[in-house]
Amino acid sequence: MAQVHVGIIMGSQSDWPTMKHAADILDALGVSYETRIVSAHRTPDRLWEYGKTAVDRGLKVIIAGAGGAAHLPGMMASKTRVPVVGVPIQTRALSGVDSLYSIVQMPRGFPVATMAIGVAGATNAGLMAAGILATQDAELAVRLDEWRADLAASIPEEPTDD
Ligand code: RP5
Repeated sequence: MAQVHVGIIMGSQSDWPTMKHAADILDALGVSYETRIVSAHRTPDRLWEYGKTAVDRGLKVIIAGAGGAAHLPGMMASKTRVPVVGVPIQTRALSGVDSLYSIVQMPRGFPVATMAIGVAGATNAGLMAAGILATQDAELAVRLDEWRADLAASIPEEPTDD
């Protein structure tokens, strides 16, 4: 089995419909990944263990999605030097602005590459992870370039009424 370089983690099962979009883009690009529910508040020991072992397990990027008091991406970044890409989950109460603010404003020294709120952010997190891996993987780089070219080609030059 291929070495897994990307970890997709999320604070709750309820985050999966959003985080699945990160997984979908990695599937499309032929990048293997693992998925885990890791909550900063409900399963802090699981968070610690995941972060402590991430480097030794060969992870190159961690995509972390959380909503509300979204401490998972930042806490993971504090525990491992593996780059963390944060996805703010869109929440019902505050539309995900709460998640965004909880993730984006990290203190100096512990960065989280914070994406947009919701599905666009999850998709872009997958693309960001692929882009990072593509710096060391020429075949993936070709697939990513093709994916980008296909997207560009799918955009019509003129708008239509329907
Ligand atoms: C966060 O609380 C999770 O990331 C999720 O977005 C939010 C709500 O979780 P549930 O109550 O739906 O499990 O930790």
